Amino acid sequence: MRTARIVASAAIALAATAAFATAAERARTGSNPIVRDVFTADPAPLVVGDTLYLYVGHDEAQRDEMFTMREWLVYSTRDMRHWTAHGPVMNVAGFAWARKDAWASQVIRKNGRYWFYAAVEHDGTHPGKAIAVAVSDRPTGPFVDARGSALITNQMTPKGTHSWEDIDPTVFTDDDGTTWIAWGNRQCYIAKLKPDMIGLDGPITEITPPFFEEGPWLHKRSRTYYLTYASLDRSTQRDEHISYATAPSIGGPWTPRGLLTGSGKYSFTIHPGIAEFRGKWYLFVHNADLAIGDQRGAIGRRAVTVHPLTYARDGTMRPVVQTDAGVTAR
Ligand code: FUB
Repeated sequence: MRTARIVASAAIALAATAAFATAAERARTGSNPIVRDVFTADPAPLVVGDTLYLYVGHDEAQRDEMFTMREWLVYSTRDMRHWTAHGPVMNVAGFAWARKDAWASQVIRKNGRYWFYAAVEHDGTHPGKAIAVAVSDRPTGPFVDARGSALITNQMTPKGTHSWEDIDPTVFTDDDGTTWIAWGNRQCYIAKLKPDMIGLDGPITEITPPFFEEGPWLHKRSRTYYLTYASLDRSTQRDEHISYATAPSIGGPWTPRGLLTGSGKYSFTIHPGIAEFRGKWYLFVHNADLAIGDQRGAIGRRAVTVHPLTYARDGTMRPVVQTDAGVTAR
């Protein structure tokens, strides 16, 4: 009886080891995950000339901690194969009014400067999650707090049901030069940014699409606007998937287009980032399928992956199958 139990435990341990690929195995199989020496999450690409910059949160959860995220990192590539690490662009301590949590971010270029928007936990003066804005003259930072206070606090969206509703900013500049910011968890909001990029210019409007969970990403291709996001149909799904909606203008109306991709392997969360680079489109997400030493992937130990993104003739995005090969399969 005791021998049978030992054999069973050994089999379970072996299966668990086999389920998570090591960094060395990954190197042989393809381009995913992009970063293999640290855990990364919440990818946000930015194209500047012939370089694609990729901003990520640094996942440092130990054991069964949920999220431990203190800083944001940036990587760059010119060929989608070779990536250069530039180190941290900012630590959450750089926002003196924030308590913790370097959650999802996005950087946008405007007026020759780089504007960094990120979700953090506010201190007790404005309890709940908040959205911060920082600025740098270079895409690789360092970024510094651009206003000394939160751009968006939980108190500015009073209809919301929970304290982590104001997270995951996405920023997008329309053809008329107006920059918009959308964000949210369970509720999705949008507002215009002032030309100085550090204040809201008008009301906050709710645009929550079906099954919206978090992680909105705004982009435009040809004449179509896309709102891509982490979705969760709680009646049938255990983990987040990615869905999207399209519109003829940034003001809507938004038409739900259903699923873009399934969940990230072993991960409850998934988070889209989309970019066109050298004439091809890419979808960045994360999963929890990386092991580094004895640290296995987990809710707070994720790994960013990238996949080809293509469009049908009618402008809808074709469903994406996430693979280890990633863009090397192209
Ligand atoms: O990484 C922390 C949070 O998990 C992000 O803000 C969400 O999008 C989810 O990925």
